[in-house]
Amino acid sequence: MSTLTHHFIDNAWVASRATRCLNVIDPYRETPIAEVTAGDPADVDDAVAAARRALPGWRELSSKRRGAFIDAIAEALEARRAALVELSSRNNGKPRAEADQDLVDAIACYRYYAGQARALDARQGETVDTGEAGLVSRRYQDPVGVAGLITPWNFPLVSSAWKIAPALAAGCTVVFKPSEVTPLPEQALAEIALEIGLPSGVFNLLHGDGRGVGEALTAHPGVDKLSFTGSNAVGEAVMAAAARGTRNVSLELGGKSPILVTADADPELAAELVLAGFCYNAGQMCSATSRLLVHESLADDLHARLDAAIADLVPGDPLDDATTLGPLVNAAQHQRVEAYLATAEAEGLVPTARSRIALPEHGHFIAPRIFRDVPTTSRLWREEIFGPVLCARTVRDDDEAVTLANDSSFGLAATVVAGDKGRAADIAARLQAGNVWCNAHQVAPPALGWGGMKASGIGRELGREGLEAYLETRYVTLPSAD
Ligand code: TXE
Repeated sequence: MSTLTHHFIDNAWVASRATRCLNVIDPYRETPIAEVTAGDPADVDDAVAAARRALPGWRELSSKRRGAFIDAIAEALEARRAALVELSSRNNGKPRAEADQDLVDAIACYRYYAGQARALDARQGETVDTGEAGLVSRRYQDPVGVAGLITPWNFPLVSSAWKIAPALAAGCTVVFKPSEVTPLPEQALAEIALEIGLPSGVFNLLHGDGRGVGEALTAHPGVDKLSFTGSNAVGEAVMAAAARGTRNVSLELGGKSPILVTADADPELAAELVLAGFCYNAGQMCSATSRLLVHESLADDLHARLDAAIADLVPGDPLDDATTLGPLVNAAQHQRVEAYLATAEAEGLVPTARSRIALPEHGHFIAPRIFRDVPTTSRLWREEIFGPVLCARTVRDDDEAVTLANDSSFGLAATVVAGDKGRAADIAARLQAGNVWCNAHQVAPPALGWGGMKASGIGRELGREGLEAYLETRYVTLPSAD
């Protein structure tokens, strides 16, 4: 059993001042596999000081050199891929294939921002055509400064890549706090920083929970930029903390995303996309499409297919290649989802008949549940459950589907399944969501921005926007040469 009692600060392993430790568990075996320090606010001071010292050197480095370091991170992750897949799968409980996809996504993200970094210097001083006679205006971009990055447990190494890669590309230095629930795979990033010779203080990793480290990091006046992914409750606290000092903040929060199935949809494709939309990662995805809006003519057929597909899922050891459904990440998450199921029962909602599959005797498993005809006032319809639970309703036409889809406090993602491509595109254009997939599985390639409208967050990660989030823009206007 490993003990993560040390942070990574200024390229050294530094013992936390905290005496409080937390168990890191294997959610399949329900046994502790490591211990991690809860962290201490004084540790945050040290990490922020290191990041501040490193800032001038890192921002002055050519963006090409920064890109080379980011490429080296991708290489080093690739070299550790098999080991990290296993560690991530054990720590988070996700099936091996899903953990492997995480590694693919993380590596692609570092490679993408290595490319973005290389292009950055060439864009400095671009002329902007203003039409002002006798004047010339140029555009420059500078790093925001020290970035405090906080991630959750559902996509280890991926959520962190989405923040660390663009922050480093922009020339920011980093204090990163991974989730205390899944610290094991993220620890590799500190080892990699040492291995590739990243300059001291450019990347610092603090272990711990919100009380030990998170709150202090968000409140620290030496942090210029905060980027947080996680629950809405904590996201709001992060935003309030960022208000002190009027600091830059990006938030990637919850979702209650819809999947719309039109009358002309291919029912087989629809069943495949609906199932993946609420069962991938055992439903623990901000982008889970957990509200199904299906045309009334197709509903019975689709539900029969879904029930059959659920019965075919293989819950089990995440490291067994046959497993297609892993446990939830821990007891707390298990209890949270169980509480929603109790609410469903209290509201008189009954899951469809065949969605109770046999589960292993241990592990934080939840059998996927589908509830039909869920009232739009139900908490299950409106709140993010973060487990394999689908709420369904039938609709009479596309207009009703769009109206119900947009009737949510969230606006992160959506899927449209339609026979006619033009019809899918028309619906997509009317949806309030940052990403809409039409007749396609959920993908988040690094070149596309990711983020949501309404309570799903502020700003975008990935893509050019993901880099801009770590840059400040400066326009300089001066008399033209003649
Ligand atoms: O998230 P938290 P939790 C939702 C999901 C889940 C619920 C709770 O519904 O059931 O949130 O999960 C750090 N200041 N999502 O408790 O608490 C914390 O240490 C600063 C949705 O794991 O938001 C961790 O690193 N930081 C979401 C990170 O914040 C604080 C993904 C996330 O923890 C802090 C995860 C504080 N005061 C959970 N308190 C999504 N939509 O993707 C905690 N943290």
